[in-house]
Amino acid sequence: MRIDIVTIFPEFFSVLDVSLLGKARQNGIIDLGVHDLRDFTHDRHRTVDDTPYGGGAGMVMKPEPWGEAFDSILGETRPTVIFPSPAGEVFTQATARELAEHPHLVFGCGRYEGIDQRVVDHTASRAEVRLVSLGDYVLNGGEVATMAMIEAIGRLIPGVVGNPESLVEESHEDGLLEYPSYTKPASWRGHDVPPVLLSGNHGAIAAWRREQQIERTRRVRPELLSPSDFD
Ligand code: 6GU
Repeated sequence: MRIDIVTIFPEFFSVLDVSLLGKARQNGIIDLGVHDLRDFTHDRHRTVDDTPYGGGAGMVMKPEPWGEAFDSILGETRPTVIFPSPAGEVFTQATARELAEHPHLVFGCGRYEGIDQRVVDHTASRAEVRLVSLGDYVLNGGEVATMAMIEAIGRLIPGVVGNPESLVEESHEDGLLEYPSYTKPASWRGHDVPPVLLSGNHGAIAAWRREQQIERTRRVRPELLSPSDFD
């Protein structure tokens, strides 16, 4: 998968050199390009923002640098361009699964009060454009949101996570929160591992884990439960 990021803070993304995603880049599974939006300006101050038409607080990102950045990145193959925005559709595991199938993702990281809307409208003529939010809270810009999305998407690309089975039994993969996990020692500071996990009875263990998933989900995230979870 090819991933391009346009940002005024390219140094944010140096952490993508490490861990599983860093390895995926070394192995050629993920091909990452980080682009400094200011490289597409032509004035001495490398200006990327201006005051909003109609007045109001804050600054808006100017369209011209974005246009030039996307001219150099998009090509003829209609990639998917994601603008992280608290005004977008909410990013879920289903979104991650869907985006993991795309060969080319481009993230446009806005700052300040956002990007001139015409950048979004014009980009839609040559790419599939999506505004995507991490949830109902406000970040200072799209960089941290982009990082979260790339991690969620990247780990679903075949070959990125060593053992693909570890992807199956996770929170949200089956619509429920994951069950609690334990390792040795069997007793630690007066807390014992639930005896069923030491029983060797695989049927009983599977049933206990399922119960734990439903109990946890009911307690913390009841809106995720559907009637069939009680079967
Ligand atoms: Cl994607 N961007 C910003 N700036 N704030 C957010 C967000 C995104 N998702 C939640 N809050």
